[in-house]
Amino acid sequence: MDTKNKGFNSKLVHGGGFKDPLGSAVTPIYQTSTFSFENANHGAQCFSGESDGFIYTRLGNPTINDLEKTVAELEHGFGGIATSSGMAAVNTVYLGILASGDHMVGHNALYGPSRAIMESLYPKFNVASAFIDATDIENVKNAIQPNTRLIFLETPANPTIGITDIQAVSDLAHEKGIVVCVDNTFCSPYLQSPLDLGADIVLHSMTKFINGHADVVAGMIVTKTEAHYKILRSVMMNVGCNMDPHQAFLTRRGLKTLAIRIDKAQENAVQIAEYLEKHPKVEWVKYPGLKSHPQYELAKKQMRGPGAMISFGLKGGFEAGRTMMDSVKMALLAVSLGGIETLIQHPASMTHSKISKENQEKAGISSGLVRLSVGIEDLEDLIGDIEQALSKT
Ligand code: LCS
Repeated sequence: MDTKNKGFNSKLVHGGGFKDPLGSAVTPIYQTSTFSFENANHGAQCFSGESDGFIYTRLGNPTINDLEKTVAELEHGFGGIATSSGMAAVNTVYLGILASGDHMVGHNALYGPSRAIMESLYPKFNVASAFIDATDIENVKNAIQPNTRLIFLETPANPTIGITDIQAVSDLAHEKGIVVCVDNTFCSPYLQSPLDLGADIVLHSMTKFINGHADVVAGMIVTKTEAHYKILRSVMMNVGCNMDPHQAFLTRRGLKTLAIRIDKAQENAVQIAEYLEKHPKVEWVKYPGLKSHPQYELAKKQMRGPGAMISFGLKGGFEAGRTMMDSVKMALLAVSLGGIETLIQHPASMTHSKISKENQEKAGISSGLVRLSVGIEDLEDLIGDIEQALSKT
């Protein structure tokens, strides 16, 4: 059905517009590498673009296409490009937008590999970068060079939960012809619409909230314009970082419950953040729903809810953090985030360990920082688990 003027949940359930000729209630898994043409003329038309028929799964597939259309609609963009992982989406943007001699400005607390790959691999292609605290627009202004071509943001950022003003950065960038890409993984399209706030490209690790069940690794890019869509789709197809149909099927299934999952996880997170803030063993808590968050007002303006990611520091520092992680019973000690199960991890020794200690500190990733991805379990059980683990620190 056409979901254009329908509500968010209706788009989650019915989006994509796929109509199965046999009446299947869900989009089937087209587990095929290639598609046969009706005749030579049809084959030629598929290649020339006169027909939108499918050719080869690396280039496009109905199961994947359904997911791409749904997420593009949710993000209010021109089109979606599904990728094998979130990192494949990040690298597709880097490869598609940047050329030799260009410069990128990134937020300093991006997901570790999004920054590390830019600093370690891209200099080989003569692409330079500067990573700054983009939560202060003055830092963004000062970091822009005559050859800056891309500003890459993550908001809220992983793992500091710092919030960047997407509209302000986009206005500044567009005066200078710079492309803005926002990694919207922590919010999902349910809580934040970067393209409406001025960004040109939005991307996701769909491994997280969009799939939401910790059983898929997947990525997605949505562009505002057809021009960017064509460039990035061509990179994805030719690099070969395409999604596979089974991955797309699972992700599309998980996506249907995005809003109700986030509502429940967020409800838990609000209570847990308030509980942690009052706890004598906790030094600080960073959560967009707390008035103590430095960008609390911006979060209220830019996001439709504070989400389910909390970072906090323990008074006992590094050792207390480790003790807490060894002591939790319900929360899983695991990286990743955005699933229905609560996860806890220690970024300095795990997700962000490839970033130098000096850069970790500059980005606010202190050695005692603990990151909590709140799930949908019962609140009393989660607080009980955190309480008993904190008592050991
Ligand atoms: N962007 C963000 C904000 C992420 O958190 C991650 C993964 C990625 C991109 C990359 O996505 P992937 O290739 O894994 O699908 N974040 C992880 C994390 O915080 N713990 O483990 C993975």
